[in-house]
Amino acid sequence: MAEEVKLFGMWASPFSRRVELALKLKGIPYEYIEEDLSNKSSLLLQYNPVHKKVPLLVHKGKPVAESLVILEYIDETWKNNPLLPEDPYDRAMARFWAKFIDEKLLPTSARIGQSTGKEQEQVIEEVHHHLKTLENLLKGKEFFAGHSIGYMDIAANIFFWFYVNEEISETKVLTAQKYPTIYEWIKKLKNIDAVKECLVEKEKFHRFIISLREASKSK
Ligand SMILES: N[C@@H](CCC(=O)N[C@@H](CS)C(=O)NCC(=O)O)C(=O)O
Repeated sequence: MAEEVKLFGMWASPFSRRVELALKLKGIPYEYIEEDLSNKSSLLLQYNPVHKKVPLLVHKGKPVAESLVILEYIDETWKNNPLLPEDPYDRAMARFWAKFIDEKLLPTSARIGQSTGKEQEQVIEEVHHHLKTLENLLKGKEFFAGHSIGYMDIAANIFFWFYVNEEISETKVLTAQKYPTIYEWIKKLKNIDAVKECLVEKEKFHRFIISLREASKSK
């Protein structure tokens, strides 16, 4: 392989899928290495000693970690089909909202399953607040990036996991009634070939979530 691109990932990881999607949108050939996160490979630990997490991109022997950093690296290295907008202000905004997803929406959503009763109600309220912000941001647009899929849309792929997970959750947060624009966006994304190739199999994902829940109960 001329470019020697390797991606260490895990099938159920939305962060890994972000990177796969970017590589596919740009048509970059790569070798995919599936990690067993309960028994991480010595290569992953050697290449990503700080976080010890997937995804990890290795390009010509050099490792790059953290999905959003990897997306920027890919965009700067392979210039075709740009992911980030050209205008510096628009670029800053795309980065701002991707950070919002990782630093606000994701940590708050993760707390839904870790809480009960009144506390859980409050957490759900907070998640709705963040989702409404994103619903409003997307209103009137085809994609977060504008007319075609871009960096922010790739970062927001987390919604797929959210809504597949919801089918088997007691708490229904991301519903089509409350978030019609986000649902329309999901439909549009699912028509893109590169996205189709990155979608996880629903039943397999459900089984995975159930096994995670059971493992956390028995701790
Ligand atoms: N901020 C990281 C998050 C990556 C992440 O949380 N990866 C998880 C899989 S979804 C992982 O590798 N977990 C293994 C561990 O925490 O030991 C990114 O954007 O790449």
